[in-house]
Amino acid sequence: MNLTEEVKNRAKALGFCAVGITGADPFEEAETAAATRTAEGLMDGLTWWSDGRAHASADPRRNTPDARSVIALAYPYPTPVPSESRDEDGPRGRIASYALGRDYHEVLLERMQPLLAMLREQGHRAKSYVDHGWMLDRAAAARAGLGWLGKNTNLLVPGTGSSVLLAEIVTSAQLDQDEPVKKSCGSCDACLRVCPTGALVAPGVLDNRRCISFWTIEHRGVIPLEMRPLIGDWIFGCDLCQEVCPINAGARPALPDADAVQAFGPPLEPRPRLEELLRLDDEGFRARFRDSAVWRTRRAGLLRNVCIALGNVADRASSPALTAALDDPEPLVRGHAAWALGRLGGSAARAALQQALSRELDAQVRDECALALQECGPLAVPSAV
Ligand code: B12
Repeated sequence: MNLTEEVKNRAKALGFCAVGITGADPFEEAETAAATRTAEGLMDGLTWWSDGRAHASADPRRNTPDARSVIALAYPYPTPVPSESRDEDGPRGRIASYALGRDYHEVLLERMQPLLAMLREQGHRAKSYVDHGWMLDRAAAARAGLGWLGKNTNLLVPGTGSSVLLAEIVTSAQLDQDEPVKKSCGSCDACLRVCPTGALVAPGVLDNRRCISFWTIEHRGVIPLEMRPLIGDWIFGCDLCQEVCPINAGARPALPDADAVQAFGPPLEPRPRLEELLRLDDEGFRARFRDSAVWRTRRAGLLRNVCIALGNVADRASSPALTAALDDPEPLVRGHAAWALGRLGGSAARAALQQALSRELDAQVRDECALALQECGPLAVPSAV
């Protein structure tokens, strides 16, 4: 068995559902796409992104000057089917499937260790990348023949779909290269049409500033008023453009082997109860989310999202929970709780907002309360008979 076969067999045994190899030359087309989109503002809001990073991420030899090969890897994650039924014990939110297990950066890095060790033992240099490394993961995967880039921008693995997470090993080893997959989405544009914010501005082009995933995961601080109603009940990420994809619908279960399922650990509840989340203090948030990707938002970010979801579900029974959140230590949570109460309307919401306004010191939260009071509409005046 040559090294290429050894690497591929080992990767499959480690739970990767697809593995392919490409050369270490820069990803020229992807570099142009990333730089153009950055210049057009389509990556705006990502404070850690820059034009320099777009260019650097397209060059596998940047950190490994003697690199000859890029091993692209795809790891499947489970996609539980969310129940649409409203729960008796209050409204529920939604968490994107990729985030339901243990933080995938750790899972994939652990799974890659034996591959790195194997290459290094044979005298080769080997560097791993998972998501936050400076590497265009999808470009590497596409050129290495793992699948094709869909109109929703996600990499689709034939037979498995897009419910995969991507990683690479850049190595000095000379390995046999694979050819890109010659497939496309054809005339289907279901993902472009389903996105409530119109974030997919053209096939394969995502405007970060409109993506629900950006606002609920990456954005720190206040979410713009015009975005809030469009976020629906998503409280971390969004899967709409993948759920509607017929390739995913026709894919076989993404997690064939029990070991791969186990790697992610016990999953979070995909549709957690929103009022329960709103009651989480720092300790409760830590206990529930410390090991998952949801940790990224920190407590304030998640509870901000929870308030928006409650405002969108607009069940007046949530009024007491949102009223309690007007006393939250975080202004971010208080402000979004006020907005949600405005969406609920009714006399209880109005009274809570008026009381909050009388004691609130934070200018931003005061503005939210005042706006929410307007949203509640005029007080019902008993008609004089
Ligand atoms: C920044 C980022 C985001 C930003 C997106 C910003 C943006 N405008 O790209 C936000 C926070 C919104 C985001 C959201 C999500 N992300 Co993200 N994200 C990244 C990250 C860190 C960089 C992406 C990037 O370089 N963008 C720049 C653009 C130019 O590159 P691109 O998106 O790859 O674009 C390619 C295609 O559009 C294609 N293309 C160009 N023109 C055309 C034209 C046509 C017709 C077609 C078909 C294709 C096509 O070529 C481009 C270059 O390769 C990568 C990890 C990494 N290091 O690569 C993960 C990554 C892309 N994300 C991932 C995931 C899982 C998600 C979410 C599904 C999470 C969720 N459920 O909420 C959503 C999906 C949203 C979507 N539809 O893309 C996975 C994708 C796995 C896969 N199967 O593709 C990655 C690879 C992380 C990982 N290591 O697994 N993400």
